[in-house]
Amino acid sequence: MTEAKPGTAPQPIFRKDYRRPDYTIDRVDLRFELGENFTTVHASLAVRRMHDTPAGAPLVLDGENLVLKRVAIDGRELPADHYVAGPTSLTIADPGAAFTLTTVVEIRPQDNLELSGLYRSSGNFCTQCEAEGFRRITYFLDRPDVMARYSVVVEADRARYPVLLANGNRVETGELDGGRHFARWDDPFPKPCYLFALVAGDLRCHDGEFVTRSGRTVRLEIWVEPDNIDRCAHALRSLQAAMRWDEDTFGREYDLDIYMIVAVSDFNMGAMENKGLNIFNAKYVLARPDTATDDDYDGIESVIAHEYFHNWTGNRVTCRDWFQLTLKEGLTVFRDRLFSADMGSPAVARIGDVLALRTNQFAEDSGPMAHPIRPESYIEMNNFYTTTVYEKGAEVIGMMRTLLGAAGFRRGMDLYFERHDGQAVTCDDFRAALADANGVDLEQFGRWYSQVGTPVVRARGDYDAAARAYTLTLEQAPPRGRDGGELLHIPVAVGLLGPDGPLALRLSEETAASGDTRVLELRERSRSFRFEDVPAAPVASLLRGFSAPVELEVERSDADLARLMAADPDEFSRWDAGQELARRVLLRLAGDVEAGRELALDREFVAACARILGDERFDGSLKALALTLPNERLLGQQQQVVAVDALHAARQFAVRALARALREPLLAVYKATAPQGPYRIERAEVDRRKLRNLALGYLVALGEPDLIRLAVEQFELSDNMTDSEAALACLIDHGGPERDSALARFHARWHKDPLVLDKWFALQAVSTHPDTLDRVLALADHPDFNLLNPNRARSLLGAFGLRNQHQFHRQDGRGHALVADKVLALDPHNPQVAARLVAAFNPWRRFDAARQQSMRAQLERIAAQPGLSKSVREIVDRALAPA
Ligand code: B3K
Ligand code: ZN
Repeated sequence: MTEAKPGTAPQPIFRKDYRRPDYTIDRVDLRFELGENFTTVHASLAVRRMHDTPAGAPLVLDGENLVLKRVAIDGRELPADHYVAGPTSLTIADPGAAFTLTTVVEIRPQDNLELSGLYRSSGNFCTQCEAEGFRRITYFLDRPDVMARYSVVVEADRARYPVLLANGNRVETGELDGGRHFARWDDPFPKPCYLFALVAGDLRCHDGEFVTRSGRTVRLEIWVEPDNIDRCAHALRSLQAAMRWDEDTFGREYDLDIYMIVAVSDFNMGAMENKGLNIFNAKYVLARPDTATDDDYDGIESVIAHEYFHNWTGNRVTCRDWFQLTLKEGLTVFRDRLFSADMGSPAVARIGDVLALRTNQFAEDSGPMAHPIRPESYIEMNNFYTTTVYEKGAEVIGMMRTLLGAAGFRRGMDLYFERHDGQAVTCDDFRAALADANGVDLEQFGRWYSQVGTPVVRARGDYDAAARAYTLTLEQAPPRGRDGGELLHIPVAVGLLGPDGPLALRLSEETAASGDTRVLELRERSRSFRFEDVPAAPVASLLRGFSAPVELEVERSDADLARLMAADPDEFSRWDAGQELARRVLLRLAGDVEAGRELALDREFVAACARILGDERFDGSLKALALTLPNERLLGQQQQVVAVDALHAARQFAVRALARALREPLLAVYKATAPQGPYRIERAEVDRRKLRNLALGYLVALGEPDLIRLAVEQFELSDNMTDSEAALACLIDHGGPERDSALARFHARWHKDPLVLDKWFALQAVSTHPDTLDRVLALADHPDFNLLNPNRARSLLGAFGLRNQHQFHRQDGRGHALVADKVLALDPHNPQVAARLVAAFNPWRRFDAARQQSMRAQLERIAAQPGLSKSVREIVDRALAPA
C-alpha cells in the first residue's frame, strides 16, 4: 500500500475529542453580489467569546477557496499583523469578548464542480452546505453547535436571475443600478450554518398552500426550470400530505409562513433540508406519468417528506457535532418510513426497507467501511452519510419504538422537543428523553450506538408434548468474524404457528403484545421463554417485521419455511420465509453449477411460487416481491467466497426454470392485468403494474419470439414510464435486434430529458446480458454521458459498479479497471461522488484470489495517484488497511 508523505496525510477527527467552541456567533448578516466571473460575499458576524474561554484566546474561523479582500472588527480595518489567512482558516489574535467581525471575500461558483458551497447548475446559482460547505462561502465557525440568526441580501442581474431566494421570509426587494436587483431574506430561527441556502436563477413556481392545525396559512412554492413546470403536482401533494401527517402523528406544526423547494439538475445527493428552502435533486421532485415510474413517485413522496420532517428533527433540534449525525438522520428516516407505511402498504414498505438494509447496510457493516451508527472518527465527514448512519440508525430508533410502544415513543418525542427545541444535542440526549418520558432504562440499549457489525441471534425451540409447553431459547452472538463486544438489548417479535394457523400466546411472563405477536426482550447472552398451552409442536415465526437488524440463525426445514410462507399471518414474515427458501434453493444450485452437476429447480419451491401467484391474500406488489428471487449480492453475502459466475448462472437458470414451470399462469396473469384506461397513480393500479411487469420479466426470460413480442408491444404502446421502462429492461436483458431498436427509440424520444435519459444509461448498466461490460465502456464515451453530472455518473457507473455484481466483477478485471479509471478521472473535480463510486471496491476481500488481486491492484493504483482527494483517500486507505 502506498503511504501518503508524512505530514500530508489527512488526520482523523475523533468523537472523544469534542470540545465546545471558544467563541460563538449570534447574528449573521450576509450580502451576496452574484456575478458571471466571481461573486463577492460580505459577511458581518456578531461574535461572542464563551464565558469560560480565557481572554486572549484566538478566534479561528474555517474558510476554504476564499480570496480575502477585507477584514474589520467593529468597523475598523484589522492591521495585517492581527490575523493570519491560511488555506483552511482565518485566525484572529485576541479579538475581544464581543464584537462585529466583517469580512469580504471573493469566490468562484462557476468553477465549483464539487457542488459544495455556492455553485452553478443549469446556469442558476444554488448552494449545498452540509456537512462543511459553508466555509467555502465565507469565513465562519463551520460546526453545527454554533447557531445564529441570519439576514441575507442577494444581488444579481435581473434578466438572468429574476428569482432570488434564501432562508426564512422575504422582507424587502428592489432595483439596483446596471439592470441588477436584490432581495433581502430574514430567518427568525437560529440555525447552524449547514442549513444556510441561497438560490438565484430563472425559475418558475408551482405553488399551493397549507393551513396548519392552528389555522395559519403557509405558502408552498416548488421552483423548477421553466420546462419542468408541468411535473410538480406530485411533489406538492406529497408535501401537503407530509405536513398534515406530522401534525397528526407527532403534533409538529410548521413554523414559517413559507416553505420552498427548488429542483436542480446537478446535486451530489437526494435533497437538502435547508431551513424553509429545501434544495432537491430534480429526480426527487419532477414527475409526470410518461417520465417517472411508480417507484419514482414513491421516492419523491418519501424524500419530500424526509426533508420536511427534518424541520423538527434536524433543524429545530440539531446535532451538537457530526458524530451525532444519526440523531437527525436515523430519526428522520424512521419518521419518513412511518409516513410511507401510512400512505401505502406497510408490508410492502417494510419489505423494501429490509431488502435494502440487508443488501447494502449488512455489506457495509461487514467490510472495511464498517462503523457504528455514531462513528468514533472520520477523516472526511461526507463519507459518513452512509446506509449505516441512515438505515441502521432508523432501525435503532424503530427498536426503541417497539420496546416503548407507539404511545410511549410519542411521549418520548414530545419530551425531546420540549427539552431541546433550539439546541444542538447528542444521541444520548435523545435516548434520555425517551427513557425519562417512560420511566424505563435504555442504558444497555445505548450500546447499539457504539456497536459495529450485524449481530447474530440464534434461536432454538423445544416442544414438550406432555407439558404442552414450547420453550424458545434465544441467544445473541457477536457479528460474524468479530468477537467480544457487549451484550445488546434486542427486541425479538415472535408468533407461533400451529397446524391450523396462528396460536394464541400464553407466556409465563408479561411482554409487549400486539395480536398474535409477542415482543421478547433479549438482554442476556442467552434466555429461554416458555409458552404454555401449546397443543402441538409449533413452527416459530421469528423476528416478525424484522424487529431487530440482526442475522437470525435457526434450524428450519424447507417444509417449515413452506408452512410459514403459506400460513404466517404476518405479511412481512411470509415474504421473509419465501426469501429464505429461495436463498437455499439458489445456493444449492450455485453449488451444483460449481460441481458441474446437472441443474434442476426444486419442485417444492416451484409449487410454493405457484401458490403465491394464486394467493388472494397477497396484493400484486406483495406477489411481485415474493416472486422476485434474492439478488446476487445478497446471495454472495451468504458465501465464504462469493462465487460470482456460479451465482449468476444459478439465478439465471432458476428464473428460466420457474418461467417454464409457470408459463401458463404467468401468461394468464399478464393478460388479466392489462391496463383498462390511462395511467393512474393509485394503489390498486400500482399493484396491478407490479404484478404484470413481474410476469413479463419471467416470460421474456424464456426467449420465445411470441413472448418477446409482448415486451415489444408493451414498450411501444404504453402511456407511462413504469410500463415502458419495465419492457425496455426485459428487452435489454434479452439482447438482439429488439433491444437495439427499443434503445434507439427510447433515446430518440427522451435524449433531451436528463432524468429519463439517466434511466436509459442505468438500465443498460445493470443488465444481465453477457455483453454488458462492452456496452458500458461504449456508453462512457457516448456524447450524452457526462461524468461531472452526479445523476449521470451514478446512472452508468454507480449502477454498474454497485449493482451489477456479475459484470463488475468479471474474471478478466475489465469491469474493475473501468470503474477505477472513472474514479481517477472524477476525483479532481467531484471527490464526494468519486468516493461513493470507489466504494464498489470495498468488498474486495470477499472474492476469489484472482478477483482480489485485480481489485487490490486497482485500489493501489488509485491510492498512488498524486493529489488524491481526502474523500477518496479515506475510502481506499481503509479498504487496503490490514483486515
Ligand atoms: N442532510 C442531507 C444530506 C447531506 C449530505 C452531505 N454530504 C440530506 C438528508 O439526509 O436529508
Ligand atoms: Zn436526512
